[in-house]
Amino acid sequence: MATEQRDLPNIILCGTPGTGKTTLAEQLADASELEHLCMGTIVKEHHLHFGFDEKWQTYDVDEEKVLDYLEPRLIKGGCIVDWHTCGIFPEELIDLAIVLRTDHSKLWERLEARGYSLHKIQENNEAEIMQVCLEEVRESFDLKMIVELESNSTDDMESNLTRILQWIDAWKEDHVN
Ligand code: DAT
Repeated sequence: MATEQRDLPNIILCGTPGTGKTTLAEQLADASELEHLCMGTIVKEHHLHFGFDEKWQTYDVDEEKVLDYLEPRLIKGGCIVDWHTCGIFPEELIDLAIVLRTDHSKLWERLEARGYSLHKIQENNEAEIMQVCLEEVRESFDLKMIVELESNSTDDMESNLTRILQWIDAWKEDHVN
């Protein structure tokens, strides 16, 4: 599973819900040859879960099924994996791990606009303040592969897009003959 076998890199786009993963992943997929894998949707559509957890208002993910789904795609390369968690991905299949960060007052507004319950807004806001996603990424990947990006404004969105596209071009130059 060496990196040389892939013509395109695999990117993990991680962050608390509402930080802008899906928006950025869609823009990246439009502007590159990489494919956006929106794990929230995929888990639902492909039944990669044990059922819906009413208390937490979220799917109880079956990690084994998620890995079975993802591994062949990651081996091929060219995936932008958009998910709020990253602990289950084999490090050798990932080339870059991005963590989006959003100021907690902005995040609160975005989650409120999404219609989340107060409980869910508070829980996610706390997770963002406590850097839960960032810590998980730091525990899962080599620090050299991790980039933390601010996602507070549309300016941030544009500069993040440009920066990641430049990184993809550089990766291709380094890895494809
Ligand atoms: P996520 O996929 O992390 O849950 P999203 O992409 O659905 O987040 O974005 C949540 C909302 O915030 C959506 O209305 C778009 C908006 N948004 C995303 N990134 C932003 C940014 N950098 N600046 C302002 N708004 C942003």
